[in-house]
Amino acid sequence: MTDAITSSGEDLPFPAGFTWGAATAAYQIEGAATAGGRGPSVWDTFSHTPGKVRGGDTGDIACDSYHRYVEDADLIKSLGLSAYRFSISWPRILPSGEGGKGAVNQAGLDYYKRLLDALAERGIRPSVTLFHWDTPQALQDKGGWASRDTALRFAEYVSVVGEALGDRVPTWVTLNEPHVVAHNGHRIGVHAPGLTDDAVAAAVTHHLLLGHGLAAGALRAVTPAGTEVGITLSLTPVRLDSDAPEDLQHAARVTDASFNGLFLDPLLYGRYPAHALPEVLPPAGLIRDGDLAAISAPLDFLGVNYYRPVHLRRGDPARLLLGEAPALPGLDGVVQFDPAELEHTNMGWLIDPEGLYELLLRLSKDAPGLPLYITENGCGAEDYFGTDGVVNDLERIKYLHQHLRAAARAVNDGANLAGYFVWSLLDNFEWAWGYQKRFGIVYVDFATQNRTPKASAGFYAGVARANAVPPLPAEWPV
Ligand code: IFM
Repeated sequence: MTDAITSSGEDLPFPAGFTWGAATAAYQIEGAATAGGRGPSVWDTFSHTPGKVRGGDTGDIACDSYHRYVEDADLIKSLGLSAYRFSISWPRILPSGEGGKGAVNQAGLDYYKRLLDALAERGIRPSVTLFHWDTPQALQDKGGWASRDTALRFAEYVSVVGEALGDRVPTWVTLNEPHVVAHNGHRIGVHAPGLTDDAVAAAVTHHLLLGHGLAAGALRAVTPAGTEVGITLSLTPVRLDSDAPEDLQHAARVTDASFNGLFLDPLLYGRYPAHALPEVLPPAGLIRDGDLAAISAPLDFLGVNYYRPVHLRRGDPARLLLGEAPALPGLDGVVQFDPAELEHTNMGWLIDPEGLYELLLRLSKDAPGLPLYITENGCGAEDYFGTDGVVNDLERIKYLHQHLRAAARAVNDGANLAGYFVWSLLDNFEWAWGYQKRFGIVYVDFATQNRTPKASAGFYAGVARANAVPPLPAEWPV
């Protein structure tokens, strides 16, 4: 494979020892939904419910990585990446969600041992996410994350996994994007379990954070000293026109507190942000003594998933343009909108690399000394097939290039960034979009399961190899 982009001018370097990785998640790539004793998750139920996922797609087969993990480990190695972020499927380990005698599915643990061994043989460092949205259906039937008990069950599952795999895993991510679970899954209902209830979403927020705190404690008790434990948040800068009046600036502060502060503040400072919307704040009655202390126990790193900002303006809430993310309740007369003049990905998401730069500096200021990893960044883009077998995804190369330049500038200006994981290694099951949107740097033919690295894989491998990102080329190839 050759690097797709060559350019003259100055490279922007990353620090020595910077981690270069690719990320995936269990339900999006594993398939084998009923193999090896796996129990159902809320995403099995949701995707099999007509009308919930585009084209009726499910994760039943996905990329079949459960059977093809060796090929996938080879792919990561061939790209010269030093790390792989994947997630463990909770119902593959505890099919009923709960621990106890006879509850552990050894075949599930053995699968992850084989995967971890395959990575170790290739010198690839694992970064393992413990919850990337696949709540066991059996626990959902008892209330799911709306119930405090699910946080306790999560810690129980994490203990089992930590004991079995802790000697093989240097880095754990407790939760992936709790905001998306609470908001998309429980407030606006476009993700599993498909609920639309503000009060439930607020309770879910607290129980996810509590689950993180308890799981982090459980991991520290059973894993070797030096094991890193962190959490991954989806963070969304809030943007306004530069001359926005005070009421919009207030709306921006409230939106920031409701999207970002709602998770950052309890994790970093042990309190919920006072100026978040009351509708999103967990009610005081749910928060027990000790919860916030557990949630705010020191992190070894913070995982940052960055895709896009949100823009606000005055408007008629009936004209919401961000279909997936309606304006928050309680911000009357303010809407989220997509400035049409700016560039978008094929998901319709705004491209704003400056947002990443600002976010990294803000976090490094708010949490001095806390290492940051970009645990996801990437885009849905179209693939074009050349006669030479090359899969050209120039839009993705441009997106990665811009965001990597922004990350390198942030490091240069003081951000405490330790690594970058591209989302995603493989085209995969993109949740409610099914297989219609492709985020991979490796093309997956879902009919044959053939994997073909795209031009972006070559570009990214070149950046990882150089530990530096090249300048904008005079001309992008067509
Ligand atoms: O595919 C998802 C991933 O599972 C979580 N973060 C955003 C990605 C793109 O939508």
